Amino acid sequence: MGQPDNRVGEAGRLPPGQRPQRGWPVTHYGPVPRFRPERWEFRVFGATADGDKRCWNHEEFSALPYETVVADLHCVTKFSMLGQEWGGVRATTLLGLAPPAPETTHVMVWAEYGYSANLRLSDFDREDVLLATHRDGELLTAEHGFPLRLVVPHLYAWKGPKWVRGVEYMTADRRGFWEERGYHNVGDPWREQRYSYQEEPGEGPEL
Ligand SMILES: Nc1nc2c(c(=O)[nH]1)N[C@H]1C(S)=C(S)[C@@H](COP(=O)(O)O)O[C@H]1N2
Ligand SMILES: [Mo]
Repeated sequence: MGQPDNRVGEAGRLPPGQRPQRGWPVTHYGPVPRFRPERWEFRVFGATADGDKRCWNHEEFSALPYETVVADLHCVTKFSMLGQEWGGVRATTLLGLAPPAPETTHVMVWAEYGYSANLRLSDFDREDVLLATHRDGELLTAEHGFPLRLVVPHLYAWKGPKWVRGVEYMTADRRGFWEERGYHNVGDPWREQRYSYQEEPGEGPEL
């Protein structure tokens, strides 16, 4: 038996216009932030059910229930990485620990240096959405988002910030970093929702 092949069946697994990528490139805007454990905290704020913010320091966050998800990563620049195993805390776990108010429709996921990505609550509140600390059983490396990144397997990868620091519950939609800069507000790779000019009425706030 040779190496297990994560790319088995890749034809049917690749969204339109994507090609498979070997290895794991690093793709992001700006510098890699330095991790300062004593200053790091993860915050949930905005429209929480009780109006209070929630905050975890690194030790507390590391003690949350750990789960794994196998997922494909689709970069809008047209490469896809198939079959990565991520480990971390499910978004559904977080939503249980810090419930949103019933009016919450969207979330903004915030990362270091003000990077952000907006998601419909229904795109965040899924079993396969993970606040990942690990890949293939090992801690993430700095350039891949250590200590925490979001993985949203069913959307383009810009919707998954690296170096995540918090989640804001929102009662109306607002565009994140790339969504303000010409990328699609929803970002479904299976529908090739790459650019904001493709948005149908109702798919995003006015530009
Ligand atoms: N904070 C931050 N997260 C980010 C980005 C970024 O520019 N800043 N780029 C996104 C994009 S476009 C992609 S394709 C993935 C790439 O993840 P990787 O570098 O681990 O492959 O990170 C996403 N997360
Ligand atoms: Mo990307």
